[in-house]
Amino acid sequence: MRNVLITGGAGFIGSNFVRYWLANHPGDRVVNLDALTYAGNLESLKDIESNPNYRFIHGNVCDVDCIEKVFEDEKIDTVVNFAAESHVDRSILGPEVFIKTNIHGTFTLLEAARKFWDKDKTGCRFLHVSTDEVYGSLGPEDPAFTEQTPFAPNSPYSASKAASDHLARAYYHTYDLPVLTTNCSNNYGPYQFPEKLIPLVIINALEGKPLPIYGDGMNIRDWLHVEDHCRGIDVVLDKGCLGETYNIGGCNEWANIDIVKLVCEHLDELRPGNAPKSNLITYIKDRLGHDRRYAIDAGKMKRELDWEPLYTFEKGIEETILWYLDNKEWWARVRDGAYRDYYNRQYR
Ligand code: NAD
Ligand code: TDX
Repeated sequence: MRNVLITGGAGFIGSNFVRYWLANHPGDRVVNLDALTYAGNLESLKDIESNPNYRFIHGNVCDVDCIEKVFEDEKIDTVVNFAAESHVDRSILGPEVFIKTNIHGTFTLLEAARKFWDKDKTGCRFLHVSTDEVYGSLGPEDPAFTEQTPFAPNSPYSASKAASDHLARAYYHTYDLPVLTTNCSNNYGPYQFPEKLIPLVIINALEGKPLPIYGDGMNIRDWLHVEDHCRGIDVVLDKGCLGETYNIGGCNEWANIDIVKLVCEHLDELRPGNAPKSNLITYIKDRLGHDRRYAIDAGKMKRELDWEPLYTFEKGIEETILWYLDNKEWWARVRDGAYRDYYNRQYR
């Protein structure tokens, strides 16, 4: 039985991971520590809040006293660190909180693990969740990012994630802390905050609002279903080599404009209207420093850990669109701040 600390477990990937972990490791205890920023939402975990193996703690990864208390009281032996500011556009508008949470927060967690884990650290694991964006931008003919690709982050977000990856690596080399790092491509699936491309486009299309395309729409991302990411993290925790990094990706590159058109086609079928949804596509000013292309070579995950995505993109995107159609209450509350008002009343 493990005592697993999942930070950022009320966010998009974190909430999917909490659910995944409780279903697949029913003997473990899960502690979800989340600061409940605009991106954190306990509604995403409503179905598991009464699970006796689950506990939520409202806390900040930068708060040393809080983190040390959690390590001590909960006898944490496994950390999966999702907590982060995650949106590139927000990092361009206001980088400071990205530096605090992504760098200082990771540092605080690593320090707590160093302090509380026994010298031999038997059975302990610290898995740091990161992104392909640390590797920078690819040209159209460049090979996909491997674990050997040098870091070249271009946004305040990716720079802060790269810094946290370096800290995780350093704690393995310097202190022998049992650290593993994963660098994953763009995730999609249920419970993603509607500031990110796919949910934003689904919801705007349903509401007849413009579908904003940055620049020429030809920037490329590699998309992976969130459940495949969760499974990837699980196998890295289980079988990964300490101190190493693992690239997790879908081998599924799409230009943004093509994703948006695909979503429009699905919605035209599911919710037919007077005009095709693609009429709402609106080209707008490009994102500053917009990375042109990301692509992940997940060969190491396949060769060494026998992991590969199970979702086809066709199935994953259709299920995701249906999920947003069926869960309007979730996204309406997340968007208009009603959830946070409720939370403040309920838990103040
Ligand atoms: P998200 O923004 O949906 O969720 C982040 C969660 O962290 C939220 O619940 C938020 O409340 C919490 N949080 C923020 N600051 C905190 C703090 N100081 N203390 C405690 N909790 C805090 O993000 P996501 O998309 O789920 O991403 C999760 C992790 O995965 C991040 O580390 C991100 O860099 C990484 N990642 C994301 C993607 C992607 O496509 N979304 C891809 C690769 C890697
Ligand atoms: O309105 C939009 N219009 C648009 O053209 C938005 C929100 C995005 N885009 C473009 C920018 C990107 O090229 O779509 C692409 C995807 O954008 P995001 O959903 O913001 O994701 P991205 O910037 O690629 O970063 C995501 O994947 C890697 C996550 O937000 C990160 O947390 C993760 O590390």
